[in-house]
Amino acid sequence: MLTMEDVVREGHPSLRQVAEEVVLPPTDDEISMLSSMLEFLKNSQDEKICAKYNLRPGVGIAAPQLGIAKRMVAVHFEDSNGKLYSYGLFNPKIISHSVEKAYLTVGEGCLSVDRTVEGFVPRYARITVRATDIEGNEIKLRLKEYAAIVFQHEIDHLNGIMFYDHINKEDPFAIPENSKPIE
Ligand code: K3U
Ligand code: NI
Repeated sequence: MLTMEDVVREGHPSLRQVAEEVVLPPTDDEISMLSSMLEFLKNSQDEKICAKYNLRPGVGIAAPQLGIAKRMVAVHFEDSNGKLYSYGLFNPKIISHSVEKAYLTVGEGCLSVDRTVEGFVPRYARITVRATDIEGNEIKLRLKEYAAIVFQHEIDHLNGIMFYDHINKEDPFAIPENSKPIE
């Protein structure tokens, strides 16, 4: 199983690289790694397992955070309506997005960043993502608000982008233009 020891931190080159597309169909090793990434998220959200293995809770993780420069992402969370988003995805791609932006009022964190970075992170309020799921099906996801933010955070990792790259340097809490706050 994956633990925090496997998660690379700021300064590791894989966090700043553009990851390679996974050649489809994925290999058994790639499927197994993606499955471990999803298991890591589930474990990290389980109070007992989290305490036993000293995990930091996470709602998403991308392969570059494990030092693997491949376009693979796992997410596991519920939105405010209780809808579950639990996916292991190969080659996720934002194929369209809103003009409107959104930002989390509490800011963002990252399993690869062992410090608090304060400020609003402007994201698209709505996105459509195309990807191949862990079973090999091509899927299209229409996402909004919190779900859209989580997916953008993870897809950014595939492009070597950290959440704080988006924060306004002069005024971290400046309200992004044409944006809505997400509590
Ligand atoms: O946002 C986090 C959370 C954890 C448990 C319950 C509720 C929220 C923890 S930080 C997190 O999950 C990052 C994970 C990362 F860095 F590995 F990708 C993803 C994230 C996405 C969007 C906003 C904030 C954090
Ligand atoms: Ni992150």
